[in-house]
This record gives sequence, C-alpha cells and structure tokens, in this order.
Amino acid sequence: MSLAQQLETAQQLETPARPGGRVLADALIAQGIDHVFAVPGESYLDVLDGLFAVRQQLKLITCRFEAGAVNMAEAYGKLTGRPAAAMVTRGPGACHGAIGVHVAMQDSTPMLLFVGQIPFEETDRDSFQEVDYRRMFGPLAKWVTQIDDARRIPELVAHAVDVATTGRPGPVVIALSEEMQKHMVAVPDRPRVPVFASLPDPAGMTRMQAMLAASRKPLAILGGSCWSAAGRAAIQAFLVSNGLPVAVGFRRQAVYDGTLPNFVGDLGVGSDPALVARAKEADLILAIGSRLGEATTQGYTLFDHAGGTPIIHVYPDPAEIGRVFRPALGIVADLNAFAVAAAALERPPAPWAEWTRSLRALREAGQAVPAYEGALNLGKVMRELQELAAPDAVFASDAGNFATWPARFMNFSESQRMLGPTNGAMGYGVPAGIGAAIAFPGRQVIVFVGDGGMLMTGQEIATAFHHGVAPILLVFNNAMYGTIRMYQERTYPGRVSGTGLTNPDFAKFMESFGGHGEVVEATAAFAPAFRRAAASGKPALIELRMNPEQITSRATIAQLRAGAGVVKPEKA
Ligand SMILES: Cc1ncc(C[n+]2csc(CCOP(=O)(O)OP(=O)(O)O)c2C)c(N)n1
Ligand SMILES: [Mg+2]
Repeated sequence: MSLAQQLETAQQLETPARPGGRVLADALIAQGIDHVFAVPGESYLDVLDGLFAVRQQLKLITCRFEAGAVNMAEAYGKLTGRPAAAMVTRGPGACHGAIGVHVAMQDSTPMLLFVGQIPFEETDRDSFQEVDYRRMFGPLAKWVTQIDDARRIPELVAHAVDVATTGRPGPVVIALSEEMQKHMVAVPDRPRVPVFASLPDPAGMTRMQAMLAASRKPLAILGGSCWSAAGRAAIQAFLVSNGLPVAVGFRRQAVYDGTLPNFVGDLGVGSDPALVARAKEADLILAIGSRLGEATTQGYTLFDHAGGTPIIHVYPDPAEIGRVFRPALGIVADLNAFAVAAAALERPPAPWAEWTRSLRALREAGQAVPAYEGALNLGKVMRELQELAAPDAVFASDAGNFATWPARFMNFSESQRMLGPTNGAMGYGVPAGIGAAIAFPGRQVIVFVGDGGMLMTGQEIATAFHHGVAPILLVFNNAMYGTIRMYQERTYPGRVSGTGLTNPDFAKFMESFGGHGEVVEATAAFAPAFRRAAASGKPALIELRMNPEQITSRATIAQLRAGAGVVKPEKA
C-alpha cells in the first residue's frame, strides 16, 4: 500500500460512515457554499435529508420553478463572487433549469447545478426521466460531471467549486446517481484551497503604460463578473486618476460609478448612437474584464477584427483574449489583482482631458429627458427613481426594450449594484431580484421587468414571501413583446405578428400574494407610489402603464415604420 493510500485509509478510519446525501451536504459546507436554491424531486430525497441535518449552516431556499431557482443561484453568485448551489430533479426539472446555466455561462458567473439522476443500474434504458447530462449540458456549462460512487462526492464537489470559480468563472452541472445517495461511506471532507489570484505580468503593465502615453483618444470598456469591493475601488482609482473615459459593457451598468464625470455610458443593445460613433473613433481601447461580446461590440462591428484599432484586452482567461478582435496587447489576470496593480502605476500625462469631457457631454445630452407623448414620461420616472432608490440599492433587470430606460436615464452609484442577463434571458429579473435580496438581507432590491417577462417567472413572488424578502418590482406594461414588435416594425412595417399580449391586473396579482400593489399612469404619481411601496416593507409591485406607441426611449412605432422599407434581418 502506498503512503498516500495508507494515509487515506487512516483518515477514513477516523471518519464516521455517512450516507451519500449527507456527505454531499457536508461537502457543500466544506467548500463554503451557504445557500441552495431548489425545487425538490424524489430523485434526490437523500440529499434533501442531508440538507435537513445541516440546516443551521446551509440555507435551503424552496422555489416555485426551476428556472427561478437556477436564476436565483446565478444572481447570488454574480453579486457575491461565491457560488450558490441550485438543485433540481432529473429530466423535467433539469430542462426547466437549463436557462439559468446558459445565463451563468454567458455572464461568467460561478454556480453549481445539482441534478438528481436515475439509479445507475437503469442507465440507457430510456427509463423514467432519464437524460444523459454530459450530453445535455455539454455545450451549456463550463463542466459537467456525474457522481456514481458516494466515496467520490468530496473530491468532485471540491473540484466543481474550483472549476466554477477560477479563470473565467462559470456554471458546473453535477448529476447525482440515485442509489449512491443512500450508500454509507466513510470518506473525509476536502478542505477549501486558498488559491491566490493570478497577477498581471509587470512587462504587460509597462507596455500598457507606454501605449496609454502614446494615445490621444483612449476609451476604457469595463465589464466582467466577480469584482470585489477592493477591486472596484482600485479600478475606479486607476480610471479616475488617469481621466480615462469609461463605458460599461452590455448589462454591466454599476460595475462603474455612473455619477463620476468620466463615466460615458453603456455599450450594448439600445446604446446611444453618438457614443457608438465615438467608440469607433478611439485610438486605443482598454477592455478590462469585458469579453467584447456581440452586444457590447454592436454585432462585432465596433472595431476592426484584424487589429486596426489597438486594443489592450485584460481578461482572466487567455482563451478569450483575441477570440474575435485581435488585440495589440493581452493581459491575463484576475480582474481585482489587475485593478490593484493598475492603481499603483505611475500616472502618465493625460492629454485626452478634452476628449473625455466631450464624451461625458454626449452622455449628459443623451440623458436630457425629451417631452414624450402620453401622461407617463418614463425618462422622468427613471430620473426620479435615481433620487428615491436607497444609496446601496441592488437593481435586477429582466430582458426587453424596457431595460433601455434605466440604462439611458439612470446613473448607478458606487454602492449600488445592477444585475442583468447578458444572454438576454427573459424571466431572469424577478428571480434575480429575490436571489439578490437573499444574498444581501436588508438592502433594497428593485427589479425592472416587462409585462412579458413578468408572466414568465413572476410567480416566484411566492418564494419571496416564503423566505421573508421584499423586492420592489417595476413592471413596464406596454401590452406586448415590445422588443420583437420593434424589430417587426422595422423589418415588416405594420405586419404585427405574434407580439400582442393580454395581461392580468398586475397590482392585484401582487396583492393576491399578500404584497403591496400600485398602478402608475402619470409621471407625478410615480414618486408617491414608490415611497408607499418602499415603506410597506412587503414585496411590492408598481405597474407602469406605458404609452405603447413609444416603443423605445428613442423611437415611436410610427417613426420605425417611416424609417422601414428595406427588409433587413436583425438580432433580438
Ligand atoms: C426566454 C426568452 N424568450 C424569448 C426571448 C425573445 N425576446 C426578447 S425580448 C422579448 C420581448 C420582451 O417583452 P417584455 O418583457 O414585455 O418587454 P418589452 O420588450 O415589451 O419592453 C422577447 C420575446 C428571449 N430573449 N428570452
Ligand atoms: Mg412588454
């Protein structure tokens, strides 16, 4: 017997036998997981029983829909930088939950998804609810595994957490064979590994400094997940002291303090066309944490793919650097470590002060609220919300045209956070808001959601009540799948197909759960309604009855039709 085997045997002798379900619960605690978001299933009864045993240390959040559970876990990981676990049953549960895996992958969020699996000996019989999760989640997740032997639970859970949290973070799916959950095994827990972040190479930092010194029109694009408070402070110190204009990537508002004079707006769907034009003029792009994905780069058109625009790309995973846009310099580093190193650099002269001021002036001009038709001016409502929201509020957004109202008219401050799905997943906002409220008890949570998204996962309000959290939902009601109608009107004017909606009374819907409901039809009614909602202390919903003609903050349906004509397919 090798020394390692002897040691393991000795450890096992000291470790009492536990059933697999309990070993799993203990393995989660050993790896620092403190929340599980779940819809139960008979496929993982033994794990549920293990969770019962450790209920003081590991909080089990019972949800109403697997898409809700997985999105809550994703939001928890995105906000805290530490993965939460989601648990769903085999087959149908896994199918419902899959959307959250896609969100976590595209958003680079650490997350674990456990799926109850059929008994191992029934494999490949197309038995009840059988699915091969390695094949199903292969292209969706960062890693997929299945535990068939209870003795391997501590090892595989520890590795899953390492994979989920390192490099470009992402979701790991772990299927749990039914029988092994019952097996009594004597196996020790695995300790957490204190992995130190990868520092940027000093030679790369020196080259970055030289490139900045030679630039006249630089633009920083900030994105990424898992920023720590210290990392945010350091990157802000670097960007402010250098007077660099800062744009944020798609749905990454609030990775940077929007009230600062060098914040120039967001690049994504519905961005200010003037900012997009200026980004194309920049002579140096400093992309920090952004993948330079499709939405941020305006369908990969913002820069020359072959390197015509010099780009410095800072990213924790070398595989993302140069993936589409070939950068002039790639720096592989943990983002928080890069921020600290950048803040410590000597400051070159910044001859771009005027350029930064001109970009900021564009942002401010774009935020001037037009006199929209109709009684409810959503531009003014967003400006008011900025004043009314708690200084450390967490915002969560669903996907849809309504999301462009806060993006354009609000500036999120340093202590506020904003969660949005960069993969454009409808149904994300309400669960993400609940996940945020559970992650940060006591902080105000405000959700932006359309009438379409609200009826995808709005029933998770029940979960908010069940677990005692009170988000405030702002439902932008235009009685349509407005985003798709917008593309429709641009491409096939007047041919409205499949995009109209009939809605319930949303305020009464919230009241039926025991929450606070409001309907706002005029601008002046918003502030008092919001104050009442916030003061209620209960989950609250404010329905914003929109003028459906105002399809975006920049166009009416009539304007789209007038500008339409050429059939030009676009992406939603
Ligand atoms: C899960 C999912 N289904 C469908 C879509 C396609 N889609 C994108 S936006 C949108 C409409 C959103 O409607 P609503 O929530 O009412 O917001 P609005 O665009 O009207 O502001 C649809 C159907 C999507 N992105 N995600
Ligand atoms: Mg709508």
